Amino acid sequence: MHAPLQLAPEVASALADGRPVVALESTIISHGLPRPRNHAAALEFEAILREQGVTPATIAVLDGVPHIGLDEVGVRRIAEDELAKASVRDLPILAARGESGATTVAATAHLAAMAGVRVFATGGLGGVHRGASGTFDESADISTLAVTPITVVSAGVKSVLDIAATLERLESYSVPVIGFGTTVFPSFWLRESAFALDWAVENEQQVADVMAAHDALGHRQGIVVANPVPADQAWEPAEHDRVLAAALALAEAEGVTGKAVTPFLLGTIVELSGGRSLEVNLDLARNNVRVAGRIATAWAARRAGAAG
Ligand code: PSU
Ligand code: MN
Repeated sequence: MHAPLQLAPEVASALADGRPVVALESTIISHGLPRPRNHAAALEFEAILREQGVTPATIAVLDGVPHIGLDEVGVRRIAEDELAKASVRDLPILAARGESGATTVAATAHLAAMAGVRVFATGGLGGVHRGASGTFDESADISTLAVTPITVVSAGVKSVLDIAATLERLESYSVPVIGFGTTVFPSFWLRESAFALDWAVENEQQVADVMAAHDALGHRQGIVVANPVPADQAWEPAEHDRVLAAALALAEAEGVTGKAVTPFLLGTIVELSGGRSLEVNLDLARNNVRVAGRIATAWAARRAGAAG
């Protein structure tokens, strides 16, 4: 068996000193974004955090060891190697066999929480797939957030999913969903979906307040912060609807199922949109990283205040 967790030195010292840390996932890099843009994106997400004085902790399993924070070689590996897509259930298998994997939102959240990282930025959460009443295809991102104390900043869930069912499942699992400057749940490439949110916050201090109250009440779930892509960067809705319908039809025609569904749809949508969806995906992810950095900073300041 390999060591349970390997913290990068800068992550270990930031956590020990109570300085802000933000977790970043590796599946979005290995399976969600095309090469070579994925490598540039991984470096850029880390750079955005560093500019805010926040330590990035990109998470992946390398040769059986879950890494919390990667060095330059590690970041290159998640972008260039053929890594397995690893969710929570895959972690013990990779660890026992000394194999590598790119961690999904679920696996990243699990490992980050184990390491004591409280804030995590991604693009979009996984959720309940369309047709799930027949296929039972619901991402482990949802069930993991039910039992994992971490605040995840995402642009909602992709419109390829059944958004209503995803929100219902988050409710069943008692996972709070908070709009960041919005009362409408965003749908990844678009600022809005058809679904209203019960709760909105205006700033990162208010998110830190909810995190503190969540802890004080003994809650062990995650918190979803839904952060819509800025209006001038969102995808044109008509074009979005056309490409989405075509991609869903193609997935159905090709009989794509299981863990291949999300990467297939994302790749097809990039192709059918002539790359437009990719630009929006990158913009919304950058934006989520920035907001997560602000939340982690507010959280660290709050804890320092409470301790001092
Ligand atoms: N959303 C994106 N890009 C991604 C993913 C989600 O915009 O690459 C990835 C995340 O890693 C998420 C995973 O955890 O897809 C969900 O996959 P599944 O539906 O198979 O659980
Ligand atoms: Mn699935």
